[in-house]
Amino acid sequence: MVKLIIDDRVVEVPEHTTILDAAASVGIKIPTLCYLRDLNEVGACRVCVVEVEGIDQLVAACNNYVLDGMIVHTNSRKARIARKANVEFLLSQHDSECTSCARSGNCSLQSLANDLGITDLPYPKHLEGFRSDPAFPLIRNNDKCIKCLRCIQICEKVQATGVWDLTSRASHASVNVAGGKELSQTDCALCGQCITHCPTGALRARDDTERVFDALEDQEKICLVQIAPAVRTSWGESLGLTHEQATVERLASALRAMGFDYVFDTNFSADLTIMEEGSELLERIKKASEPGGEDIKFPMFTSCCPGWIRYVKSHYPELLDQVSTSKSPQQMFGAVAKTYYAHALGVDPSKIFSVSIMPCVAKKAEAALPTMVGETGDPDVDVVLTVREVDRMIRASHIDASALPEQELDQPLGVGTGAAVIFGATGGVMDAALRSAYFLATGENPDPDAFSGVRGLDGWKEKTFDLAGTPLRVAVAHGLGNARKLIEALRAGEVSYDFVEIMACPGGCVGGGGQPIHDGCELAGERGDVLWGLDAQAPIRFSHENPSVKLVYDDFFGNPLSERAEELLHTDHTA
Ligand code: HC0
Ligand code: SF4
Repeated sequence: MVKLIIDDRVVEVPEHTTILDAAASVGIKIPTLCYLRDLNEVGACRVCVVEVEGIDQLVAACNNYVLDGMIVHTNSRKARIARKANVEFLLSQHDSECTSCARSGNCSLQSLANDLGITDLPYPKHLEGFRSDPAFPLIRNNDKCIKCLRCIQICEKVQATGVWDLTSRASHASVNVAGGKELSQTDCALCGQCITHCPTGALRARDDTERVFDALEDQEKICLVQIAPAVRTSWGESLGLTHEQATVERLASALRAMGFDYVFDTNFSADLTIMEEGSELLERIKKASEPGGEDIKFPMFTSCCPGWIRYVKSHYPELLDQVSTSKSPQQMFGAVAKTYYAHALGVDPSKIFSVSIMPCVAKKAEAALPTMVGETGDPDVDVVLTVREVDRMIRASHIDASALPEQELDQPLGVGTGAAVIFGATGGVMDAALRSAYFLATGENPDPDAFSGVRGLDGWKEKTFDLAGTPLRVAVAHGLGNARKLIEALRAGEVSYDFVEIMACPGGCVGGGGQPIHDGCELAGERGDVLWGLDAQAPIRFSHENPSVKLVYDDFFGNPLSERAEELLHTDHTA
């Protein structure tokens, strides 16, 4: 143990503890901007500087370890003045139009400048003027970048993608797209992790809320909305609601108050996905054991995460024929809404305006794929809103969600099972798929918790389950860096699996790039627990028992993998 004094308090901590953590252990919060635990401990912003007796220069608290007998002053005059000057330098290169910034009120630079009492800037402004393409779902404004390097680290180390780089050095240093490319021409997976880890408004998602407001006002349109599984864990966070208040039923109320005609659940189509994907897996296994089946390659990969699909297309295109052809639940929902449901309502599909609320940025690009359209060429999903956008719409509509009653979702596309709701947490798609694959293979339900071995936040999990006498080797990875490790191990012959679930974002959709932002705080684990809790309490925990899914098969698709199902619910991922 190391004993030191911080701000006149005796502190005892293990060796190799940073000054930042030692101070935090006794409740002293040293401000930071660039710091991200284990990922970005570079001391670039110099905001966490503290004074250490006997050392002339101030030291960064985030990447200097404590020493026995050290005497630290975290807020001495010298430290305070330097911290303030460092933030003033950052502001001299910053577009401080806070009122028109997507992160206004949720920006670490804005809060810090305010906390430090910066009301006037002693330096002239130098702005770069660089803005990326406003039509692409991910948008960069370099004049809001503080060169903290977090986006570089998260994209390279966690997401194995390396879109960003530091260009030039010293006072000309700038973070930009590596290789000078247009952002839309890079391998960006659109996972949005650089957005949720940016301390300011330098990175944001495209805002599509006006298109939805316009449609809601259009008397000719029938506006329906689907709510993704992970949205119910997070939509209330920026509205000051507790998890208990922020139920999907209360969100349904808010959406109806905003003018939506029908509020449905992506859980419905997550159950539909399980029927199609589970049947596809069993079909592949069966075909592989038949003569000529040696060409069928394993593992089969899940296809529901569009960040993963973008990644596999750009990094491992040779694996595309091993990715399930099932469309994602978002897109299955869109296809059902503009065919089966339009018919049920007796309206032309062009009258339907279909919105989805997702914790995801890549879903915006998925909905715009040329393959995700109906017969007339109209998109199956017209607009994808992130959770941040829908929260903005609720505020802009002056809706006090906490005062609204809970309301049931609409029938029949508002019905989902416990197996569907866990899609939003890593391991959930696999767990749900195995529950129904077991039923499809044996005609009997397994214990709904029989496949719980794939749950949890380990980056790469593997298990072998017995499926009607056949051992099924499965793996689950979340975060594209973990996906890359898994694929490289497969290629090297170090592992082999039958079925693999991959989600681009750490923790799965609960940690998605379209979720509310809490700087420096990872909430994926907590939000995931909400989903596992909803599953445990659900009256139905098997996708094949979803009455609406049964209805849609009986009335419209016939069976999983039928001709109509193949046409509307599957894709070859070539677009
Ligand atoms: Fe997800 Fe999905 S689980 S990708 O994370 O499969 O975004 O929540 O909606 O489509 O269902 C996101 C979340 C979805 C889809 C579902 C899948
Ligand atoms: Fe990298 Fe994801 Fe950001 Fe794209 S969205 S630049 S892949 S972190």
